[in-house]
Amino acid sequence: MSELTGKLDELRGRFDAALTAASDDRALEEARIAYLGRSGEVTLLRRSIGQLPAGERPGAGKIINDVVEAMEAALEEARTRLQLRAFDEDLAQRIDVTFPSVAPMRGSIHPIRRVLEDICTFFERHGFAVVVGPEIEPDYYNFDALNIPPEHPAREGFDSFYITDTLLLRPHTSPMQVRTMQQHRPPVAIIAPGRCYRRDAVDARHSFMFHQCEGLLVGEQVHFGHLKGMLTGMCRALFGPDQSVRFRPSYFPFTEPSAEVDTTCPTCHNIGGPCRMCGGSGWIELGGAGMVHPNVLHEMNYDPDVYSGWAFGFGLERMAIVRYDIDDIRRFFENDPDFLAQFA
Ligand code: 2NM
Repeated sequence: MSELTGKLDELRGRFDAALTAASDDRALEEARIAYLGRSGEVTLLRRSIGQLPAGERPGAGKIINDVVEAMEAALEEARTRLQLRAFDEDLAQRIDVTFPSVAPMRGSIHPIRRVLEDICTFFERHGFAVVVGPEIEPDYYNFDALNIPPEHPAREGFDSFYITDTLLLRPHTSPMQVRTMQQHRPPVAIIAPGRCYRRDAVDARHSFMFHQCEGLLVGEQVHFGHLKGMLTGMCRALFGPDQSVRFRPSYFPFTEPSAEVDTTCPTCHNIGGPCRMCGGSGWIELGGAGMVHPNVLHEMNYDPDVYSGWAFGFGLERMAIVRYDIDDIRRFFENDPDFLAQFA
C-alpha cells in the first residue's frame, strides 16, 4: 500500500495546514472543496485507484474512506475552534475586562458571638476553661444527673425535642457541666456556652433555639460571695464599670439556694422612670444562679461535705438585646445583612 498511503499522508499534511491557517468559515469551506469536494483532491485520488499496482487496488477504497472520515472530523474541530475564537473576540469588545469589579460583601462578627467572646475573655482571665459539646444529649445528662428525676415537674417545658426515647435536643448546656464534673476532680472552673432548644412559641422575646452560657465553680470553701463577685465583674466587663448585680430568691432543682440574677439597666442606669428596656424597674434580668445542690455533687462522686460550688445560666440573646438595644430576638436569626453590618 505504500504508494497510496504515501500520497494520502502528504495530502493530509497539506489539508491540516490549510485548516490551521484558515481564519474564517470561508477559508475552511475553500479547503473542504479543494480536498473533499466533488472534484477535490481526494475524489481525484479515488478515481485513480485503477492505475494503482494490482496488489494495492482491493483495499484502497477503505483506506481512502478512513482518511476522509478523519479529515471531516478535523474540519469540524476547526469550525468549533473558529466559533469559540469569534465568541471570545465579540465578548472582549462588549465587556471592558479592566472595569473595577463590585466589591464582595464583607462579613462581620455576629452580636451573639461578640457577647460570648467577651464573656469567655472575662472568665478565661480568671482561670476558667470554656467547654463545648453536643446539642443532642441523653436525658440523664439533661435531667437525672441534675436532680431532676423522671416525674419531676421541672421536666415540663424542658423535655420537648426528643430524637429517640432517651436522646433530646438540650434545653440548657448543663450536660457539658455534668460531663466535665464526671471527668475531673475539683477544683472545676468552667463555662459552657452553646445553642439550646426549648418548646417556646416564637415572639419578640422568645425563640425555640437560643444561646446560653452556663458557668460552674466547684472547690473547697466555694461560697455565694464568689458567685456575686464573678457575676458583678462579668457585668462590668460587658456593660460598663458602674454595673451592680441583684439576686432574687428563686427555685431550680439543681441549685440550693437559687436566685434570679438582675443587673443594672444599661439603658437607664437604674434611674428608672419610663425606660423602655427595663420597664422602669432599673434592673434587667439576665438568668438564674445558685449553689450547686448536694444531690448533684453526690451524683458526680464529689463529697458534698468537702466540696461546694456555684453555677449560673444566662441567655446570650438577652444580654445582646440589652447591650445593643435590639428590639426583637428574631433579628439575630434572620441574617439580614443590613442588621448584621451594624456590628462590623
Ligand atoms: C441555671 C441556673 C442555676 C446550672 C447548674 C449546673 C450544674 F451542672 F452544675 F448543676 N449547671 N448549670 C444552673 C444553675 C443553671 O440556668 C438558669
